[in-house]
Amino acid sequence: MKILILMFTILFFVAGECALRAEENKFKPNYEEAKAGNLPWPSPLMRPDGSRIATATEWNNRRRAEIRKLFADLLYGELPPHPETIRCELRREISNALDGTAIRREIRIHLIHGDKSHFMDVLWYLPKRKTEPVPAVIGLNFLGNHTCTDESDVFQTDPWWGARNFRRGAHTYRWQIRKLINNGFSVATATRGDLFPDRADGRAKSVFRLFHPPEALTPEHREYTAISAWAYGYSLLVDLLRTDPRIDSARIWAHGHSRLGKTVLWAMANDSRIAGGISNNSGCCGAAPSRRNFGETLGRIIQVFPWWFTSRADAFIGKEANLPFEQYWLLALAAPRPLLIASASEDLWADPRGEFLSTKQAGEVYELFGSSGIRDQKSMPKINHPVFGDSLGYYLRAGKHDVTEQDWNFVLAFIRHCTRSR
Ligand code: GTR
Repeated sequence: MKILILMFTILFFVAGECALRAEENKFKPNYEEAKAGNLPWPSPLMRPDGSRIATATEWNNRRRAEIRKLFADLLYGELPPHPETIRCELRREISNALDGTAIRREIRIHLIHGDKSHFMDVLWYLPKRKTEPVPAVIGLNFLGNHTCTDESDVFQTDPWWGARNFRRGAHTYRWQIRKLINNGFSVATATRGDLFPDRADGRAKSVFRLFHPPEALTPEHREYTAISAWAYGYSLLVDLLRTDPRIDSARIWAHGHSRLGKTVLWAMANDSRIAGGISNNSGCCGAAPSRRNFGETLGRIIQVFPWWFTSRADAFIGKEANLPFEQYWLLALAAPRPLLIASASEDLWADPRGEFLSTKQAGEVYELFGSSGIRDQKSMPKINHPVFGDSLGYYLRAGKHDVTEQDWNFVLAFIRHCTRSR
């Protein structure tokens, strides 16, 4: 009897181990180019009925909306609607911020719908020297507004609703606000957690709670996603900046890193007022093609971050070839607006080569608008050698998954380049 129990225990253990290994292998990242797969590159210009979009007008009138809807249905969900009332509360204005070079505003945007309200806190800098309307960079941040600046008296915002408070100024290097101000840009940021705390149970505290009862906001209700809530945050920033005549509303650039790099692409697809975008190290479900098996995969990202995506995406795990789109179709939804895709050489998880290939492929749609992409760039660009077409750009920065001062140098060069080529 004892032997039988022992045998069963061993068998049980071995079976458990095998299942675990199989599970691990399923999500084990591939980093060998030879095993990345030989992709088909479906064209966003081909419609399901076999007809081909041939002009920018056809793209704008028919194809663009079809593709946006596919991404909404199968991957990111829809953005929340606008609430009945939006009210801006100026909590503080400092007229000599950043050593007298900028005006600093801290604004709480109240969203009111029925008897519910929600808010997003904005940290907003405007350069002081300029008399003519200025361009702006907007972006959500990861760790709180107070982490984006070296000014120590900025209101603290909490990215996860009470979970953790991050060190003041910790991400100053990622934002380079002084550099942007000195280059004549206004900068506005808010924290992702104000729209959707980045956790499985974050939905209940997200902006979606304005429109749905708590029982429709459990982790299972994946139609309301974090990426769509964050994308809506970008639109709120645009709304706010457009209220000030000192901002050139035709030059509002959206920036986002990593999960927010994915978000920027989705925000641009939904909000045509965003004049240009920078998607930094966006990787899987951002700029990297899903059909390529390199670094992070659809299966792994959905398993770890299910609240970012609709449950309809699950059907494509391991069956990426069945997706009725590729990620460069999302890039193409930004056309003809300038778009810069940024990779980092050590960020293999995000698949830099895939991000480059996507940027190239998106050029097919930009060309409809008479704007050159980077399709004649045959090989992977060298590290720290940006490649800019008229309105599409790509670069591979040396180093890790991050946003650095060097990134901003490339971003500013791209913006100057696009401004000149218009
Ligand atoms: C990772 C995730 C990436 C990227 C990153 C980030 O864990 O796998 O897709 O979004 O987080 O946002 O920092």
